[in-house]
Amino acid sequence: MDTMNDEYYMSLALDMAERAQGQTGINPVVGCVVVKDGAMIGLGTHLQRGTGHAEVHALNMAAGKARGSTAYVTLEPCSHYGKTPPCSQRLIDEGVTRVVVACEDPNPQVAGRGVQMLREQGIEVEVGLLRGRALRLNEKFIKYILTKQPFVTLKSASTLDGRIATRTGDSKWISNAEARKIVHTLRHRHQGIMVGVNTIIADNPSLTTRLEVPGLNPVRIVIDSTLRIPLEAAVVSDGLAPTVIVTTGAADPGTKALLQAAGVQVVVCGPGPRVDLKSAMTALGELEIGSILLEGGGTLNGAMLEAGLIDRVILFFAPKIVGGGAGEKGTFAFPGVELMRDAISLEGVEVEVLGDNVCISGTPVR
Ligand code: AOF
Ligand code: ZN
Repeated sequence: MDTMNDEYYMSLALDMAERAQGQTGINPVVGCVVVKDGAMIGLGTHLQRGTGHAEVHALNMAAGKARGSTAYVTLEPCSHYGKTPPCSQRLIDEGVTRVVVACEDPNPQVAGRGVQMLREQGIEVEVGLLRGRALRLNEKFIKYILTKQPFVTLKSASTLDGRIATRTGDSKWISNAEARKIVHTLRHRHQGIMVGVNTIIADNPSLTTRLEVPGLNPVRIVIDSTLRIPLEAAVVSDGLAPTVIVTTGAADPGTKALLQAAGVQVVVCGPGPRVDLKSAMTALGELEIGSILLEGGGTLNGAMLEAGLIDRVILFFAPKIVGGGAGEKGTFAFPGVELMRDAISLEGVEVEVLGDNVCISGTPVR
């Protein structure tokens, strides 16, 4: 049994925030627990952008009885008027006397001011309890609020010889059911899902989220330098989620107009011949897409990795070997490094065994 202490309540607040991943858009996920005289009197989670913050929900539940209480919050309470008024002021007004915070809010509009406001009113504030877990939980929010660029997670399922299809292009299925379920949870937890046009032409995927319970569909993003995408492609015609096609000035204006008439948003990034991926990330950030799940294929994966645009790599490996030409159908197609010391390596590696599949994830560094 857990021992009751500060960590006991903070981990509950983090658990609640964790369950809201994927539904707050560019906002963070935040949990709050209010404790008084040995009992919890309020629980709150920020559920959707534009609606109440975690502290507000928890204090509303406490219904005016929070005087003298301790509030556990997974992110520094805000100090600014955004879509909602400042939480720090609300904590002060309610007479909370101690606030335990897991991590600072890097939002330049907050960045320490929330904690400062509380301390100026004589409230005891402690920052840093379970900080590592809290930072990891909001890694997408943190990147986007500081850079206005989306956080990109690359997901790939490959054979043991690193291939994402056989030499004929067959790819159903490589990974096991357990791994494929995780992928759909990952889709729910990202605002966008990105593929290259070759993947659309080869597989005609719908790129939607399919779980045992309904999930959210990410915006479908297709990188297509010359607008080769067929108008009949599922992502153009099925209406299941918005679709953005990123192309170049080299694309045919007539095709662009047809795609726009079909309801697709077309964004031009660079003169061609290839999409300028760095400016694509900026353009997608401007559309308030704060997180992207990159599902390849190999050419786009390789180009994104080489350009340093990937924040997390999640690779599923299945115990299969399919062979093929050297480097053909590989997870990452790019010219490659000369020396092993120049390899792109992963930091903070985590390994998870899923039946007979293995998941290896980490942060790529050069
Ligand atoms: C908190 N508690 O539950 C959340 C916070 O547009 P708004 O009003 O929703 O403000 C969004 C910003 O507020 C967001 O960028 C982040 O800095 C903070 N989010 N703060 O005290 C919460 N969701
Ligand atoms: Zn707030």
